[in-house]
Amino acid sequence: MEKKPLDSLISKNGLWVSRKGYLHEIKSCEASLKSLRITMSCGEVIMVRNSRSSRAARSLRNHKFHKPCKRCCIPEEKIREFSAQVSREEATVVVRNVSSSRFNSYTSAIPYMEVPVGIPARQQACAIETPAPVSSVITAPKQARPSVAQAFVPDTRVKEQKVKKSTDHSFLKPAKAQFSQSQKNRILSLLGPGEMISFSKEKRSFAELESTLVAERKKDIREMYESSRENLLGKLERMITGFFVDMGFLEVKSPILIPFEYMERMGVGEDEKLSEQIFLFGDNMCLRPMLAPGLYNHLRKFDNVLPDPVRIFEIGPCYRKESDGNSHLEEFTMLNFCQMGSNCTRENLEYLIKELLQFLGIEFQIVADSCMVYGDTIDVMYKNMELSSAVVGPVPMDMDWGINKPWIGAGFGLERLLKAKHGFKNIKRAARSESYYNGVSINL
Ligand code: ATP
Ligand code: 9VF
Ligand code: MG
Repeated sequence: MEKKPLDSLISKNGLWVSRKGYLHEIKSCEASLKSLRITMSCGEVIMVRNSRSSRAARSLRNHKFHKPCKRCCIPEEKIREFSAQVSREEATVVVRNVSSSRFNSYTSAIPYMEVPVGIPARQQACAIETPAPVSSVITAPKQARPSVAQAFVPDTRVKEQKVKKSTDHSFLKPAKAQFSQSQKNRILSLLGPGEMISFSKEKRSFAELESTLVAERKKDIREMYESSRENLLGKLERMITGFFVDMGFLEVKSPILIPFEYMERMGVGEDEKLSEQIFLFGDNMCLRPMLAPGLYNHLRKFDNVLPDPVRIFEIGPCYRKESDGNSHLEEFTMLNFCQMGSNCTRENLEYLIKELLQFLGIEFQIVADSCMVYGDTIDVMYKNMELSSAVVGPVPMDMDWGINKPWIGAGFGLERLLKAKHGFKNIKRAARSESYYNGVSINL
């Protein structure tokens, strides 16, 4: 069944479920080509894409929310009606728990991922690697056509069988290969980046298919060894570094192992769920889940050293406990650039984001969002995936870091940039990994 887009879900209920799970009443909604500008009864205004499969669309379709927004003053009756509606999607089974919250979004206020009951095993495999834009599709090899002479030879075998068992027509269908779930997973991992396969149409046996794909992947890796020999993640870091150095930003490398107190000062310590995502180390240290604390310290120290505006950036590993599929890693690489002092406008921030993504050849959309650390954010999206959260400061927290000037900044995940650029179905292909090299399986 085709899913309804956000605008029709909204006009049905007149309600909105925020990232944090608050149920809002919609006062007005303006639609442009692809996006919606929604004003809530409480005064909050948001811009969203008119998507069918976004988090918001899912929440509205499933009638799931955490609690009603008090300031919206939604009539009890309306809330009861919304809660009582049961959608088709509600007839689902929970297959996986997703971590409860994220640093910079409220997405996980709806902490589950669902697969409809009775979903065919073939589609369930997509939960491991969901289909991405298809750059090439593997299809079953074409059957050799019968010669003219063969075509006119009566097929007595078929007739005989028909007489014997008139109700069983299965022999008329072409032979299909059957794959177990682990075989499917193995085949999916061996596909080239961006390739897809239809298991239901596949006629080759597992062994045949596996050995074909293994040979192709060995060829891919050998070609990389012959040609560029550069690691995609390393190369992207070098490209982005060159870009920001040329734009007048100073390259910074701050510690990865940081005091947990920094996280408390970033406001994360107070939020139990967010602090659960942090890898603690010893009594009072942790692996950094974001670059901001180090950058705050550098901004403060450079403020009376460098000319106005101060422009710095860092690219490096970050760590978060995650359990959420195709776009989350526990070990990932963040770029955070920021400027402090003059010209810290939203226009300038969007200009820098646009220049960077044009330089990298990645299309994007900008949407409004909010997060618990910074409040309002400007999120940069590639389809349904967040590439970056960006902020126009100042924010109240600046005082705790000794900062008292306007700033702008944005944090990008490098593996997400690679996933978007190369059409990887799973971010694991772009990660620091012992299973993939440049998106190609190395379990050969
Ligand atoms: P999401 O809501 O998608 O989990 P987030 O809003 O929590 O992301 P931010 O704190 O805004 O993430 O971090 C800045 C950027 O870092 C994100 O836009 C994303 O590109 C990247 N990022 C964050 N968490 C992860 C992760 N677990 N794996 C890979 N990249 C990540
Ligand atoms: C926006 C990304 C507070 C002046 C040192 C820089 C930003 C991007 C946030 C991610 C993170 N913030 N959640 O701040 O650029 O790393 O905090 Si600063
Ligand atoms: Mg974010």
